[in-house]
This record gives sequence, C-alpha cells and structure tokens, in this order.
Amino acid sequence: MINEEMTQLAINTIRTLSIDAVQQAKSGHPGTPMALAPVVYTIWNRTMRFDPEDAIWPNRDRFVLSNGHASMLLWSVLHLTRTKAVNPNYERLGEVSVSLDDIRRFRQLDSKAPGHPEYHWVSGVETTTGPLGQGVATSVGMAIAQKWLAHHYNRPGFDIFDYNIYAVCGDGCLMEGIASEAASLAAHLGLDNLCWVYDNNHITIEGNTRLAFTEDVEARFLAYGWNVLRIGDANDLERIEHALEVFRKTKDRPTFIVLDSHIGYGSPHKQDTSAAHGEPLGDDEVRLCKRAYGWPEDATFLVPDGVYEHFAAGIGARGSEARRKWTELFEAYRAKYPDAANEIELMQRRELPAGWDRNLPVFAADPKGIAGRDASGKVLNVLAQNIPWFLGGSADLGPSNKTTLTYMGAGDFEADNRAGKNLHFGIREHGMAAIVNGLSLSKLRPYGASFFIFSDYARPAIRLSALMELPTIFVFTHDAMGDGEDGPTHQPVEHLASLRAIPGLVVLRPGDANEVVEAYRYVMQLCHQPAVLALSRQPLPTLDRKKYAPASGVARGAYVLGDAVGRDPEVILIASGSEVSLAVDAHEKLIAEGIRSRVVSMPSWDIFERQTQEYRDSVLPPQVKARIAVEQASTFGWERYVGERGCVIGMKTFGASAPLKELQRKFGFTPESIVAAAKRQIGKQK
Ligand SMILES: Cc1ncc(C[n+]2csc(CCOP(=O)(O)OP(=O)(O)O)c2C)c(N)n1
Ligand SMILES: [Mg+2]
Repeated sequence: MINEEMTQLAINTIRTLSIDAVQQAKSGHPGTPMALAPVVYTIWNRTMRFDPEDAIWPNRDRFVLSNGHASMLLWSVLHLTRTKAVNPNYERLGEVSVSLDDIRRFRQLDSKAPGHPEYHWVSGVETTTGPLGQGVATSVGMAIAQKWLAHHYNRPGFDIFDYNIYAVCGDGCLMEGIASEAASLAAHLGLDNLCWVYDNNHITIEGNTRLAFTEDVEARFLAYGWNVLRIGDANDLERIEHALEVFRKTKDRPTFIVLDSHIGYGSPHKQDTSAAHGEPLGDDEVRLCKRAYGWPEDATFLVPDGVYEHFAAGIGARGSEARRKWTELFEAYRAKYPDAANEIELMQRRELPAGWDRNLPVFAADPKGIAGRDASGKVLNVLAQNIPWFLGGSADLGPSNKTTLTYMGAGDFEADNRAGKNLHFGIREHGMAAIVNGLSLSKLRPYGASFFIFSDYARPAIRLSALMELPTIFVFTHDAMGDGEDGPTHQPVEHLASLRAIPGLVVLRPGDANEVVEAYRYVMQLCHQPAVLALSRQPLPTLDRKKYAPASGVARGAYVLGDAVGRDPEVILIASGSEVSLAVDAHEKLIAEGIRSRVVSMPSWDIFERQTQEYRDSVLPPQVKARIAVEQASTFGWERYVGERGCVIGMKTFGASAPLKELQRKFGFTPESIVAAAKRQIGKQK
C-alpha cells in the first residue's frame, strides 16, 4: 500500500473509532473528531516530538485538546500510537494508556476513555479539558514554562528544553473570555513556541455561529499580535503540514491557524449541522459514513492491518529517536552541570530541593503585629530564593497582594527577559489561574494572586487544579472586610464556603504572621493538591507563642491555642484568620471572669478533616456543646463544628462601605460580643 493510502486509512481509523465509540456509548461527540482527524493525525504523526514509550519525557512537545468534547480524537490517537501508561509515582508501566477495550467502553466507569480528557486519569493527556477555553489558556502557561525552563537550564550546545505546544480549539473556546485573556498575554510575551489550531466549522450546539458569533476572529488575533494563518480545507494535509512548518519558523509571536472544517465530515445527512456535534449518528448514518470513507460498513472498532505500524513508523520512530538523543544529551549535561541536572530531576518528581525552608521568618510576639499579606510577602521572597523553580505573580495587584519578589535578581518575566520570576498576568484572573495550571503541569512550582473577592473570576481554573491534583498556590489577600471603605463589592462573604466546597482544594486562613509561615510550610510539601491562602489586608497581632500553642499546629488544620486549666472547658471559641486575635481577647476576658474557656485556631477545615478522630475530639471534645465560631465570612457550614445549637458569629448579608472598626462593631466582630455570646451559649447548654 502506498503511503498516501495508508495515511487515509489511519485518518479514517481515527474517524471510525470515534463514530463507533460514541454509537456504542449512546453518548458523546462524533462530528468534531470526524472533521479534525486529519489535523490531529498531521500534528501527531508528522510533526510532534513525542515518544509513545514515555509520555512524560520532559522535552516532549505538548498537545492540548481544548475542545475537550472531541475527546475521541485523543483516545484514538493515544491508542493508535500505543502510548504507554505512567503511574502516580512517575514509573513507566509497560501497558498501553488507552486500549481498544477502553475505547469500546468509552464514557463507562473505569474506562481510560472517559467523556473528556482527564489529566490525572489517563497518561498522555497533558491537561484536563471540557470547560471550554481552559485548554487554550492553560497552553499559555505551558509555553511560558518552556521559555523559562529553556532560559534557566539550557547551556551552549545543550538545548535541554526546546519543545513546542500545540492546542486545538473550537468556536466555544474562542467565545469564552478566558481565551481572550490568555491570547492577549501570549502575544504580549512573544510566545513563539505556541500554536493554536482553530476549528472554524461555524457550528456550536444551538446551530450556526451566525446566531451569536460573527466577529472577525482572524483580525482579532492579528490585533493581539499573533501570526495568523489560514487553511481553507481541513482535509488538505500538505497545507496543514506547511502551516505547522511556518509556525516552527516564526519567531517572537505565537501562531494561530484558522482551519476551515466540516463538522461530521462524510455524514450525508449530518455534515455541517449541529446534529453532528453531541449525539450518536444513528446506525443507518454510521453505515453511510463508513461507505463514504470506503470503510467496511459492518466493521466496528476496526484498526486495519498496518495502521499501528504506520504510527510506529511516524511518531513512534521520530519520538523514540528524539528521546534517545535527548537522553544522551542529558547524560552529558549531567556530567557537566550536575546541579542543574539534579534540579531538573527533582522538579519532574515534584520534590523540593534540600534547604527549601531555610531562613523562613519567625515573628516575635507583637500586639500591633503585621498583616497576613506582609508576612506572606516575606515568606514568598525566601521560598523563591531557596527553590529555583518557584515563581509567580499577581493579576496586577502585586503591590497590594505583596506577592512581588523583590530580592536582587528576581526580575520580571517578559518577552525580553525569560529569566524573571515575577509574572505579570495583567488584570486577567481567570487566564492567570489557568496559566498557573499550565506552569504546574510543566512541573514548575507556581503561585497566582489577587484579592480574595476576585477568586470568583479564577474559580473554574482553580477547580480544574483540584481535579487535576496539581500543587498550585493561590494567594488571595484582603480576605474579609479589611478594606472596609471599598465596600461590599470588595468584601468577600461566600468565598471561603465556596472554595471549601471544592474537593481536594486546601483552603487556609492563617490567624497571625507565624501561622502564615506554617501555612506555607504545609502547602509547599503538597504534591497533588492545590491550595488557597486567604490573607488579611490589615495588621493582625502576632500571638505570644510562649503563652499560646506553637503555630506548627496549622499543619493539623485546627489546634488548641489556649485553654482553661483543670477540667473540660465550659465553652470553645473557634476562629480563623483575622478573628483569631478577637477570639483570644474574648478567651482572656472569660478566663478572667472564672469561665473555663478554650480558644481554637482553625485555619483550615480541609486539613482538620484529614486528622484522626482522636485528634479532632481532643480539639473539639464532643461532650463540650457550648461552642462559638467566629469568622468574617458566610456562616454557611459552620454548624458542622459548633453543632445545631452552637453560635456562629459570621456574615448573613453583604458587607458595607465604612472604616473597618465600624464594620466590626456593626457585624459583631468584637471581643465583647464574643464574650456575651459565650455566656449565652453556656447558659443555653446547661
Ligand atoms: C465553559 C463551557 N460552557 C459550555 C459548555 C457546553 N458545551 C460543550 S461543547 C459546546 C459547543 C462548542 O462549540 P464548538 O467549540 O464550536 O465545538 P464544535 O461543536 O464545533 O466541535 C458547548 C456549549 C462547555 N463544555 N464549557
Ligand atoms: Mg464549532
């Protein structure tokens, strides 16, 4: 068989596997894989440097399927290239990542061919996609990471990192705001290692894009500063290959390829209609499609003879050769630059370098104290010097968030300075969070920052961080009513509750400067969980740790700060963040009045939930029912710690615009109101 026929056979295998899988599952998206099989084939089999034998080889090209509903494209190609699986300990297993059986069981429980690409579930998936726009935005983080890694680790004659990032997206991705945020930044940063292929099929779920999307997308990307190319026929492999070549030769700007395609290509009744988007074609139409492709009409899940070999001869041979050369190069590099090589290896395993926590500050007791954000700024500056690949930035609030790295040589990451460790995301919180995910997927240790109120703007990407099990860090300052005069638009209320509800996300709200240090110490050691730090704008008293328990208790989520001596406490005061010092004041007043009070600092529900029952009972003894929680946030959920009859001093409304002191009085965040509530509780529970 001549090569051209073999190529068509390979492309039609991707198409028919996709059709059959959706048909069998009775759900899924056949039309887009049918249309995009040629471009995905060309990227994988003719262009990408990826070795199916080692899906986590550090210098592999990355492929992101941002239109995640077309997941069958990825399952087909991972299967046909016989990409091998990797386990959570980064060990390469001999088994294939996606078997034909998985494809037969598309969208079924435990299948390695789930509904959408899942990063931590299927080897070979570079990022989880499905929420449209996330994939392309994340790809910008991957591109930033490659530039940063190349600058830090390449040496003359040693191009250790020179990979490219390919992302495929559809109309949906480009309608989402997050894509615009990320595209704008990508061009600003001159990321010429990044190529987006836009599936311009004029179809979304509700019908033709005439309904809601008529902008000039090419002009838009030109305006951002991208190199814009167009391919008028999604089946024209030569033009696709040529465009990808132009991408690789283009310097100083990312490349955007508009690919005119026909959704449901080959389907006599459904091509170019939204009916091809998200439902099985139906048995009769499947036959007609197969006839159109010259495929045996009755065959299902057919991989014709020679197709596996065809991929093995293409991406298999090219990838294996590239990885062999790189491995040799890396051995020579290790001999010459052992420290740099060691860093690269640590990073791949998400380990921290020796001495990563040296010189972390210890704050002396101080009633005036220091703001959570200021303590955080000091910690970040130490960590960034101890951990070469720790970096990050803010969505234009660096000076307020105190997230700017100010030590000598930290620098700004820009098109003309790839060394910088300060990332300037601009006012693009959603893009920032997805980019932070992309940096983390590239094994850097990133943080992103903004005001806590704007965590809402970043939330979908933070959720994906948790779903992907990435150790990202989100630093959110101005975590309550601390910026009083700004008023309710800037005062978070429901944000703690909402973030605490995300599975796997560690939410921490430290109560003083030493708790901030301990919060970072805990978070830095996470390998598979993202963290949110909610930090105060205003100074918080630094507790006297000779008098109160050490801040290392943060690592247990909640701990007894101060207690009555002798018998069980009569009342327990639980607080987080800026309310800890109020609770401590109230505790002292109660003790002075002879009331056996206990005060508990609870910076993190999530961490506390992971402690043993024994420990949890030691902090919150079940027999002590008089309990009060104090938190400048929605009361939602606190019943789980104070009980049905407990008291929560929190927010039931939005805040207001006024100086902080007045707001604290208005909403009851004073030691006096806590004391009064404590007495009421004791009375009630007797
Ligand atoms: C953020 C988000 N909103 C909505 C959806 C639901 N959804 C999935 S696909 C789709 C239409 C996408 O159209 P397009 O990207 O043009 O894909 P095509 O049908 O052309 O493959 C929508 C609305 C989603 N997955 N993510
Ligand atoms: Mg479309």
